[in-house]
Amino acid sequence: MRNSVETSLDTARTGPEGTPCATSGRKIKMMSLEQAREWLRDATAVAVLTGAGISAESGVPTFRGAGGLWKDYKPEDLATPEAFARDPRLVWEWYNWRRETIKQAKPNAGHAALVRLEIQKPHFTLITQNVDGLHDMAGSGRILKLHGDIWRMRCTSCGSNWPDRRAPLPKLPPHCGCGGLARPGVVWFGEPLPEGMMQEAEHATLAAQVLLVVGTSAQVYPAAGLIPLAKQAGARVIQVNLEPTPYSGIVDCALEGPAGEILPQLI
Ligand code: BJW
Ligand code: ZN
Repeated sequence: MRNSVETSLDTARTGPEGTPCATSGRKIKMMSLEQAREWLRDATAVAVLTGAGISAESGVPTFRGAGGLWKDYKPEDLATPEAFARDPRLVWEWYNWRRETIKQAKPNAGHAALVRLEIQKPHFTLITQNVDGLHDMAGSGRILKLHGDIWRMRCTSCGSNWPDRRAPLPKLPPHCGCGGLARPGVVWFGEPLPEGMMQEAEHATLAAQVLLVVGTSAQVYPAAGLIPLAKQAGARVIQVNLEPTPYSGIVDCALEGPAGEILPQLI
């Protein structure tokens, strides 16, 4: 006896009505795009999960994959509370460099397409793992920033947090008015996500008819867990990525290509 998840995953590979949703071959690609466009057009409740790939065409390096940030640095050297405790200046040098890079970046056609989608849908939630602020700059309304915001700082002594868009920073490491050491307002490995935010993201995912997953390697949790959650709740999942991810086999449609080109065609 096959369980319901197995059945739904089989359905996912072929599309709910047995529609092929493979991405190899130009003709099938067009069919997949057409099918995905239909699902999105008919949905009244949509959730979107974005990752670093959506900002790649704006010139912001991704973390993993070709040209990814982790290639020259180990994450445990830079993106953990332990690394910061060990060498705050080194960690700040990395963030200072990233802030300078991101400061030059402008939202691209992918970010803009998501703003249009938000306007079209009565129920819409944008969930992002990105800290770069490009969704805000594009004009997206409410954004669930699961991993925080690189343009905010937090005091490790008094806990206050504040916006700071200076890049480069005049002095490293920066300090709070109270004299305490400041840290980037982001979520590192081993740290909890901002209070209540994952619950909101799960709620929106469970209510969505379509989950659109854009430019994430789907390797970091709990964010990646939204993909199987949506499948189990019966939503159609559409993935847009340059390459396959660990969830390519279970999504309803895996569209391979740059988000800045695919999203405007999809929306
Ligand atoms: C394109 C493209 C184009 C390129 N178009 N596509 C369950 C199982 C296993 C482990 C865990 C688990 N639950 C928790 C964990 C541990 C850990 C974790 O997930 N580890 C894994 C690595 C195994 N998770 C955590 O620690 C999280 N915290 C937590 O769970 O807390 C629990 C807790 C509770 C109570 C008390 C204490 C703790 C926190 C995770 C924080 C992640 N932080 C970072 C850094 C943020 C700050 C910063 O920016 O510096 O977030 S890591 C980094 O990865 C960053 C990203 O948001 C995140 C995800 O990366 P993303 O967005 O997917 O980017 P890439 O680079 O990986 O992929 C880009 C993709 O785009 C690729 O696929 C390309 O192909 C594609 N692409 N160009 C379309 N043009
Ligand atoms: Zn302080």
